[in-house]
Amino acid sequence: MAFTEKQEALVKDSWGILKQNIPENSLRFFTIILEIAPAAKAMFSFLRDSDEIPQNNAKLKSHATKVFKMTCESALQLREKGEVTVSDTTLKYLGSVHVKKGVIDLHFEVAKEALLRTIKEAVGENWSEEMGCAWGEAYDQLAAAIKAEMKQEP
Ligand code: HEM
Ligand code: ISQ
Repeated sequence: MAFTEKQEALVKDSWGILKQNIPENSLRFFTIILEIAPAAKAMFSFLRDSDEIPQNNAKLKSHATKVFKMTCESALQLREKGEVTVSDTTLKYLGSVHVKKGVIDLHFEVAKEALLRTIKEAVGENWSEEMGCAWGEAYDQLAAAIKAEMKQEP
């Protein structure tokens, strides 16, 4: 099904709310990933030197923000041209980072669930099923591009 202007607006508007509190929302996103998949902890360098999730870690914030932003960008592309394209260099880089860290397909489901829950909590009463579906679709297409690249890795 085509991605509509309405869906794009739902993603954009909720990102507008989400980005007003990057520290809290990125931490929440990461925390939910680890709640669902505690074993994923070992993959992240920010946790290397601590037992607890660092409350104010620049790398955690910037990486989480990139995931949000790239998903928004995907929504825009889906509406504009019906598909998600990521620049070759970015895709190659992200493919290799995730392969190296040991990320598998199942983890992408975990991150999706965490992303959707983070948005749901952040937007509160503005949440709708439709909003969740729009984010979910944009995320799925982005994840598919990264997963495909990961399978190309030698
Ligand atoms: C690193 C994006 C899915 C685990 C990163 C980075 C970005 C990113 C931008 C930072 C790369 C850098 O600058 O060094 C994404 C996007 C995803 C995705 C857009 C899905 C659409 C996942 C999943 C997992 C995961 C599903 C596993 C649960 C990691 C790990 C790192 C990383 C372990 C390295 C962090 C570190 O220690 O520096 N990801 N990611 N990612 N990602 Fe993802
Ligand atoms: C990297 N990749 C996917 C999700 C993330 C969430 C928080 C911090 C880093 C991440």
